[in-house]
Amino acid sequence: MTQAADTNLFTALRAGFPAELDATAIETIDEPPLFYTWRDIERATAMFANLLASLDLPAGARIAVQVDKSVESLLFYLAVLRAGFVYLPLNPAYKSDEIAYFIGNAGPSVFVCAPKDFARLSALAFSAGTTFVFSLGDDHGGSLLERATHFSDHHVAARRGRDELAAIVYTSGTTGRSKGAMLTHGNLLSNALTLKSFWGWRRPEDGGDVLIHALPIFHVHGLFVASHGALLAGAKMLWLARFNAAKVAALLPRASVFMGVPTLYVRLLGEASLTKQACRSMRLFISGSAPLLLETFDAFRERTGHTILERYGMSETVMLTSNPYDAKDGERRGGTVGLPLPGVELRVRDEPGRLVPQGEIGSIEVRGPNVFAGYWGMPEKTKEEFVEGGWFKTGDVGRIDADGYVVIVGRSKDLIISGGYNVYPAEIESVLNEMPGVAESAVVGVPHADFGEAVVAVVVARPGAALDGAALLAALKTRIANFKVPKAIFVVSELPRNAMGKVQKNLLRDAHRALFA
Ligand code: MCA
Ligand code: AMP
Repeated sequence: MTQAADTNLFTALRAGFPAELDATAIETIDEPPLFYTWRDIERATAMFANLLASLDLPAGARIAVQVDKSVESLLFYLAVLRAGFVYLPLNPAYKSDEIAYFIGNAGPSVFVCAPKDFARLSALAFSAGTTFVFSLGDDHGGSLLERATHFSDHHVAARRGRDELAAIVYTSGTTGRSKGAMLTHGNLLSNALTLKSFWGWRRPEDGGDVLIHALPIFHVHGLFVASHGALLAGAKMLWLARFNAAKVAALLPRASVFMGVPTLYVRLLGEASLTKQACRSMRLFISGSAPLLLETFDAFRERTGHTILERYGMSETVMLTSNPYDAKDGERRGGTVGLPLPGVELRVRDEPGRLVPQGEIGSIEVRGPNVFAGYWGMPEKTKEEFVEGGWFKTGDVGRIDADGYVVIVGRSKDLIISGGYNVYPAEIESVLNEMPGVAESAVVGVPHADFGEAVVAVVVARPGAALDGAALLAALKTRIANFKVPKAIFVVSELPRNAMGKVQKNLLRDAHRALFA
């Protein structure tokens, strides 16, 4: 019997490590600085993987992780891949109700949380059927590290086929709760390899890239796009536990690549130390996860002499399009997300499903080896999001210009993107609607100078009830992650509706457009 080819993503990433295993792979910028070598990555992931192997987990076990960003948490992610299990990252901002949903939906065998949350979340996880709960702090503490030190630093990576699951990333949806996008080893590896050559990642022997890693690692951008790129190229990472504009500006002279959501570029522009001189060793600035305003694109070029490369992706598809890296492939055009990446097909169709003529607006659909395997435990939802021929409906609305550049003009999905985080209005509305005295609510996104979009809620009181906006916000903060909590709330007597009775969110958006612009 012939064995399927091994596509374990960890094995492929490890093949990118440099020959000099004692060179620094990751340098932490937060005090005190720590230096992790490539050998440290090899050994620590082996120890974590051996710990996981000792737990006798079922095949395909999900390992859910809600911890603050640390190098150890990245190493644990790599170890989950190495051991052949399925990684499920969760934003540390999520509150108990949100965690209960994810654990209930994904049924992880293992849950890892911050030491400070252990008492509360271990009870929650055990009652939902999780077998093992560990803690991992951002200060090198916690039971996960303590246990792992007892295991061997040799481990033979599990063989994994292209279609086997590597990770589940929860993403917002237009109705109901979040859906877990199932990403396979093949999805993540094909995308990582494409980006490695498309963005010209430089190996140590070719001059060696240095990446400033300042993004969270519970989403596609920081966990996959940034980390995979550096690991696969054997490139060093300068590691920040959280983004800080002054620190990043100070690091630029030591770096060559930076990735950020548009808010990070807006904040960098607020630093007087962001100059052409500070950017002298930089090769590439990449932006994505939300629309980059043309004014930010222009101001950045003016200030630094660098043209930001904007790209477009989704949790379900990893990266889809990119502006050219190499000038011979074309210019980087502000206001566009570039061209489909090699191997990715992208088309624009109208409502009845006809391809629109070039330049006209329609729904963006995509196909390729990067497109996910479906939503965890939601076969019906999965079916709804695909059309014949394996095309995935992105929910984004756009057009393709005469030169093939894709322009995203809006979204058909009711979604707000605030500082690169997705907020799903239906979720906030349902939490608000359950609150005493609330008859109904509508949540919209309005322009925000820092976050791109800000969440705003409009609420109607039940007859006879007196609603206090500040009290509603305080109550929301106990139920949902803070970044989802509206930046403003208005109590009104009624919501604007059209003749069909549908709430006219566009009127609400227009009414509050100038709030934070
Ligand atoms: C923090 N706050 C926010 C946000 N972030 N409010 C709205 N939107 C946000 N994004 C609130 C907090 O809840 C808190 O409120 C207050 O701001 C201060 O919090 P703090 O943590 O200090 O904020 P910060 O450190 O300034 O964070 C801002 C940030 C961060 C650096 C822009 O949001 C961030 O790292 N964003 C990147 C997200 C990302 O990586 N997205 C990629 C998704 P309070 O005071 O009330 O408590 S992957 C993806 O989209 C696809 C696949 C793709 O294409 O990449
Ligand atoms: P997520 O659910 O976090 O995977 O977010 C994916 C969504 O982010 C996409 O469907 C787009 O709406 C949006 N997005 C990602 N990159 C860009 C970009 N460069 N410009 C505009 N929107 C983007």
